[in-house]
Amino acid sequence: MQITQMPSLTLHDYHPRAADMREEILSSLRAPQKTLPCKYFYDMRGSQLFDAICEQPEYYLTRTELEIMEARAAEMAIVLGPDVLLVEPGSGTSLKTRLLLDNLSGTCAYVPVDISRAHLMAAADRMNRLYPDLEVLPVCADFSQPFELPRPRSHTARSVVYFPGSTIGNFEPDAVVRLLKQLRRLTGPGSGLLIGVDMHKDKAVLEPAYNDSAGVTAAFNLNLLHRLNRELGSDFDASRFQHRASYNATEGRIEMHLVSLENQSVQIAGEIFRFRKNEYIVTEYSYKHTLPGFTALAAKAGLVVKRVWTDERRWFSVQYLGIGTGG
Ligand code: AVI
Repeated sequence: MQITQMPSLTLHDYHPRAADMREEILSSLRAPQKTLPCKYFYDMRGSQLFDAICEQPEYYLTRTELEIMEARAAEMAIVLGPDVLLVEPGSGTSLKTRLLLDNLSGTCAYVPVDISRAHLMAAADRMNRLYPDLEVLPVCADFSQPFELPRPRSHTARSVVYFPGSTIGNFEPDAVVRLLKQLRRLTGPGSGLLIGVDMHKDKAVLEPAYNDSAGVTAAFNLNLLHRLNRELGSDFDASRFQHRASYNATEGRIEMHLVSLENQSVQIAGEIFRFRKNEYIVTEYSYKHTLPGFTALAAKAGLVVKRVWTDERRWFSVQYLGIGTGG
């Protein structure tokens, strides 16, 4: 781990080395079903495109979660308790975070954790300006891997992981359990995890959310290829791939693909990958949960769902998970 001092921020850096990213990408594309890990969506451009997705009229997730936070953040703050070290994996959601911070009592500190160093530092700097008295301790890391929490100067009584945005939906069920166990390690007795979870709903609502008419999600998906060209020197021609997102009702998830429009070969780090026409790369799953289904996953990680807040249509939920027994 590397520590970098900025004028008013100290960055704790666990950023993956370029070699780790290359190996992960190559092995994902060597498998019979080619995949690309969705965490690589979020370079500077990808993070900007994701912010733009959140503004699209079809993308109900952000709006609905915000509605819940606006109505219930005060209640959530009481459940969380005073003097919180608030840890946020993924730092692109400052409005929801601010609603929570504005309601928390006592002395708090804030630890944003993000894989995109530029996005992380921009978000940390924004928080620093908005809350001059709040200690902000950015950590650059892949939050699905173990990392150490920085120690705040101020006294905090508990660490609470705030994981909004249904990012948990981008993990497959076994990985959800592993991730919850990993996040649970960051908390302690008397604290927990506050998580945004998208719920099952009609395909007629789900599919447009991932196929917005302005084409922002398509640009977000295709940006992955531009990123690989830039960072790994590959020669993807993004105009020969097409974005596709559809709901798989059996698995309860949106599946996002990049479909090859023709037979083609692509070079990545000196290795040639062949794509047949209509062959696709799986770039993301976005799972939609039921309340009992998510409770069962939490239980496997030794966590108990203590409170659930939803909107009127029950499209989205914010759930507070505490430490249970076992796991
Ligand atoms: C970050 N995550 C919750 C988003 C989702 O809805 O699964 C990522 C996304 N992919 C396409 N649009 C948004």
